[in-house]
Amino acid sequence: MIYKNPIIRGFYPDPSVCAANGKYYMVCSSFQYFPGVPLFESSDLVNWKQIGHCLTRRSQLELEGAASSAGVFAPTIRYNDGRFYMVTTNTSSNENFYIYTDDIYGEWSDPIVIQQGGIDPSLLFDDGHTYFISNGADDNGVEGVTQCEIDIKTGKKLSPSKNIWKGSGGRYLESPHMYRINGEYYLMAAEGGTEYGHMITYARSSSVWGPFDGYKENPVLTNRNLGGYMIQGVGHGDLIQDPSGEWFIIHLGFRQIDRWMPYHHLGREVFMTPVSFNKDGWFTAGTCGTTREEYEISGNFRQQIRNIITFENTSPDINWCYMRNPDLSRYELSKEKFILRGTDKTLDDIASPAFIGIRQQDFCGEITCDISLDKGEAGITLFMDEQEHYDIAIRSSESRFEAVLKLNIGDIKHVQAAIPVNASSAKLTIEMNNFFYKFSITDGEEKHVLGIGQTKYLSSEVASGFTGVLIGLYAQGNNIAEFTNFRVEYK
Ligand code: 6LW
Repeated sequence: MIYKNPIIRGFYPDPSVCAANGKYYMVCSSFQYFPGVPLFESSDLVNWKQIGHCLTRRSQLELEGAASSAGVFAPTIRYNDGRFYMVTTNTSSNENFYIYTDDIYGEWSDPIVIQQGGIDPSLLFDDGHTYFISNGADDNGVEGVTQCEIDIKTGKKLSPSKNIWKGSGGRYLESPHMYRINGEYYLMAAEGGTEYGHMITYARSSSVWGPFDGYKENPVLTNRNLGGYMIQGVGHGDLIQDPSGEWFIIHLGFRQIDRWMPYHHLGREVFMTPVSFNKDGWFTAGTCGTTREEYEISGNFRQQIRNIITFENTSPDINWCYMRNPDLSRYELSKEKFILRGTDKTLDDIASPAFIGIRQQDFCGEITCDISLDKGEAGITLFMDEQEHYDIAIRSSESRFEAVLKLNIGDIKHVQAAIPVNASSAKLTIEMNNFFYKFSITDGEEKHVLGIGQTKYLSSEVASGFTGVLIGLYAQGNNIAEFTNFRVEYK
């Protein structure tokens, strides 16, 4: 069958995959959002269903003071001897740690910290040994891909941390993953930075400690020379075999808002590119080393794409997330309505305002939601980070209520419209396409357009950082807000 990239749409960067018990599992980065590290399941590598998160308790995930794009960076998931392991970095505490579970649908352990620095940690289970690999400095201060052997029961280092590869010469050598395939060790990594120059490179050795020979045609995968192509920034991936034994790299990439417009606001998404090994054991990837929109995979199944998102067909614990460590007593979430109790914390604060969000997964469509509140302000935010977000809301103003559209772009905090409304409840609508969001409010029978906001100002190119736009419901001003009939329809 033909599948279409991205295979998971919206802000789910740094994917890592493993196979276990006839299924596949995937994890992604989550930064300042809680719960941390979204977890997905698939039986065919193309259709993925989120089944939860790995980091669900504060004892596993302290996010106090974590700015946007800080917090949890790239995770790796591995399965060994009946147990799942997820290893990642909390950049707010600068620690690499792993957690484990024997039940993928259950809770994970508390963190076990590993005394090796760097980011993008990974694990290799090989012949009774466990190797911990990250990118950063080794015990002698040598920068690159660094490895040590650990005791997987305790996390204790059993060897010094040693540099094993310096990459092919690109900047920001990241995301190392080691595989043993047909007796050879393959070390795959990303270089070039997670931007337009991103790429995947690899090297091989007959020993886990090297020396590693770089693939002569590195990078094996990059879209950096595909000017004017929608899919850019491909890199940071993991190698995996499909049920028929064919190899793929599952990796991140992003979609520009248009062919010649280098802005992306949906974050880094999940792509899948076929890999073929030649008889000498080297592999190539994609279409002459690039990732395109469509590829073939064996199997007789369909790629399902969910285009309607509601409270009924999502679950707050699985598909939605909060900022930093939330006070859950402020949220009452059901299939019919979400009730949020606001505080004095706002969307501009590095705190945990009353906010619950879900990723924007495609360019075009419409968001609608009915909202009512007692006082203060409540609405929908298209949230990139504390500085860049567009908010449509109802707020109390002296003795009445008004509908507002607030466009926040860096230090420009602009109230685009503030119009009186008859009651403390109304319907909010956001129509969206590649280039702009159009915000309206329906008060009684009348629909008023409040204005538009361009998507490019919520992009990574403007805001910087590693996240993508979330559709967030929020309340602020020590109030109670009720959200009903939430619906996103992608076209
Ligand atoms: C991640 C690094 C990267 O740790 O971006 O794409 C960083 N590559 O590997 C944050 O997602």
